[in-house]
Amino acid sequence: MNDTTGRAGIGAVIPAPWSVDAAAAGVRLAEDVAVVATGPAVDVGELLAQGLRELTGFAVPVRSDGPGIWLSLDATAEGDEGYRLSVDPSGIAITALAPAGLFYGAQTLLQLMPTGPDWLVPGGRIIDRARLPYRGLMLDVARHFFTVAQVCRMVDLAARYKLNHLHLHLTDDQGWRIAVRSRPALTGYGGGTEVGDGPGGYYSQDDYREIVAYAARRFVTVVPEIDLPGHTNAALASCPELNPGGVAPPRYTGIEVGFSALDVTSERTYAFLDEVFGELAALTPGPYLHIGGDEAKTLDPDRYAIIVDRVQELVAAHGKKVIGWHEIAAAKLAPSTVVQFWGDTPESPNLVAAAAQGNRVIMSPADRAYLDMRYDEDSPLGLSWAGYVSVRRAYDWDPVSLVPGLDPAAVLGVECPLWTETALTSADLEYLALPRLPAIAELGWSDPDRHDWESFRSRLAAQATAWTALGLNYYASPEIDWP
Ligand code: TNX
Repeated sequence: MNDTTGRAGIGAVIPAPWSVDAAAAGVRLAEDVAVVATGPAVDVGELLAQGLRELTGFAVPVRSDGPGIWLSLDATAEGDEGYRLSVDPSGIAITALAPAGLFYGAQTLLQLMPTGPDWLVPGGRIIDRARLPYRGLMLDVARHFFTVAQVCRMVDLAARYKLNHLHLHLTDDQGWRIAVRSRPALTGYGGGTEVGDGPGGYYSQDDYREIVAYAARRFVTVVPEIDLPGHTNAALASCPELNPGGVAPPRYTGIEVGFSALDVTSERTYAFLDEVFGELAALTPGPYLHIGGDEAKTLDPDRYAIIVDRVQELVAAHGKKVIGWHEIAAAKLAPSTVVQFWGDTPESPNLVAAAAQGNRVIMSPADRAYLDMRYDEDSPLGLSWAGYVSVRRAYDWDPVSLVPGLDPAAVLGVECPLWTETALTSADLEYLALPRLPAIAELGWSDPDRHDWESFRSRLAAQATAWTALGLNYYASPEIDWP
């Protein structure tokens, strides 16, 4: 049954499905094609119909009965995110235990759509399910600001490849991007800068709610990050009272890291963080708040541990769980705290120790999963402190066995961070994300048995026509035989 050949056919999907059974006879979609869905399946039906309309120009109504592409909920064994898709002469049907599974079945079907003028969907049957529960994209909206519409476009891209978390890096030295009602200066002053000479920007609380709702409809959970105790110059510049002596530093638009830090011994710092995390918790339906924790280079380990400890308590008091970059593993962790690994060498004794204590981990190794690393020496965008990350390098590693000694069961998932020191436009974001985001997505979704570079590169080549049709920019890496 497991026959992911990578040849154009029902298996030509990214991430590779768990099981593929190709058949000779497909289904030709005609102008009268409809989507059939009832009850909790209707909203996914609407999204599928919208996707089909964009591709074909057909009207694609959503009906509750009759002929068409059937979406139905049923007791399947593939879990909350899994689904079954069948395409045979009697029709097209997606079945799943839960709406998320129907949504992923719909993403698979949309990837299988030809680009016309003949709308022949390849025949056969797919049974699919998720490998790891956390599959994320991180977008840095602090170094350069991106509008709600630009963020939603990235949500679409993430969801297309079955990622289910959007981590928003909302604050850094160069800008504060989320409105906090009790501290309007954070956005009014601290939101007005970004790397270089750009105007910056910020999300009102309604803007943020709009992103959360747009993502939720596509089964993507938003994880907001307030980076601390380092990476805090925008906050320190906006709130003089947070600085020892009460004097605010100037705003910052360079790309150095590690120079700023909150005053970990001041109660004013904790009153501030309580307000910020309180408002953010109220705006965020997902279970996690990300507290950063990286590169606090001016704090000694004792001072660093004090603030990591206090912030975990404070986030818990607002009913949320903490995610932090792996430096937090040097401090004492609450059992529910999740540690995000971003190292560029695999050895990480603190991470291994945290996992041995029961903490879960998210894998984002910089030399594999960082979408902001340059592809090669000719890349016009990106940084290279973790080396070049080619498409193959992004694909050929395993999140559960990369770090020596790490308990594989501790790995909650993978995430690809997109830092934006060098990215200013949607075209820039897409160039860095495509084709590496699909590589990371496959590691998170697909069974390790399906992991195969030759198969991946041929399925990747088949994506380019759709990217062009959708107006998505990408890097035409020489590692891939593009059509
Ligand atoms: C390191 S990764 C950082 C970021 C930079 C990134 C650039 C991490 C937790 N910190 O502040 O944007 O490198 O690649």
